Amino acid sequence: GEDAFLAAFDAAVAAEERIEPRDWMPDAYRATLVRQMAQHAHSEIIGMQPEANWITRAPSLRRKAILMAKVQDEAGHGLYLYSATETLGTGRDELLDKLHAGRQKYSSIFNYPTLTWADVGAIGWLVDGAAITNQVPLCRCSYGPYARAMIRICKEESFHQRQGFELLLALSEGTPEQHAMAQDAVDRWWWPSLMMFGPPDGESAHSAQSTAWKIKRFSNDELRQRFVDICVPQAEALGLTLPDPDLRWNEEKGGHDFGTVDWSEFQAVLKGNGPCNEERITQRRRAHEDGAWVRDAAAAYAAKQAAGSDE
Ligand code: FAQ
Repeated sequence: GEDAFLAAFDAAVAAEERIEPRDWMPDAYRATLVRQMAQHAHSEIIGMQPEANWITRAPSLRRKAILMAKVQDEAGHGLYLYSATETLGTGRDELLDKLHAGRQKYSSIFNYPTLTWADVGAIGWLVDGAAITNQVPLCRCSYGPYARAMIRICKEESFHQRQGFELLLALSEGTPEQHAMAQDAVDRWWWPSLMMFGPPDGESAHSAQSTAWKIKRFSNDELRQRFVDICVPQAEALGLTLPDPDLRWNEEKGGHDFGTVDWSEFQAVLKGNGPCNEERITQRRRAHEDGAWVRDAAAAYAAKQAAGSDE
């Protein structure tokens, strides 16, 4: 019965085996994966918007080509993740409907505006940097299709992160105005990037269960700490500062102490009250409606093929 299935599932997780789509799994395990993977997929798709804002205004042909390739990679990441979620029995249509109805989340970070060209660099350096720090451990997550999707995504994210670093370095070493623009972007993106790791461990509703299931390998606070420690020397190399007066090396813990994230801002953004929540979801719904004819044409073509027509 069910008990024997559960025992086999628990043993597979304990033995570091991957759970695959046809394996029996607890309903709550399936539901938590759909929740997290859908949120992740939606983040990739909504995350195209802030950067796309700068494609037409990139300062050179080279920068424009790089940015277009990056944004296109993000669409690809969204598609791998929707496909991985489909293996759990939930279709992309259903997930998109929930996103558009405001019933599924996407990362808080994409509700902030990209005010200058330097923001494209700050997103690459900090947002992709935070994404990699969070996602490398997901390559070892217990659900096979998600873990495998993460391997390729992390390789591309790491390329994106270097792109952002290189862009910011060029600005930082440029004219005083360019340097100031880079510093301003880092000042605005630093704290929201720390929020990407989720609420503090004591307030993280899903952590205990997701850790037991080996979906999560490190806690929200552990990964946030790791990210801060990675960024400090990189900021120095960039010749930029991080906007936190409490940031200092703590020899005893072998990591940096840092100031407290404004969790009321995080909660406000999650509730829909960030600077760009309305704009992002409106644009996403519009893109979906504008693309209806493509879906209709693809479905009509597939139906024709299935009916055996050779036209
Ligand atoms: N934003 O109990 P926990 C990218 C929600 S990277 C919004 O700690 P969990 C790449 C959470 O869903 C960004 N919501 O939850 C890119 C839950 O809500 P619920 C995407 C957040 O799942 C770069 C509640 O708070 N990456 O897109 C956030 O154990 C550049 C309680 O939190 C991923 O999604 C947040 N920041 O841990 C693209 C990675 N944090 O469902 C374009 C996969 C928490 O109960 C350009 N996800 N919440 O209503 C994860 O690793 C986890 O889901 C965490 C949260 C760590 C985000």
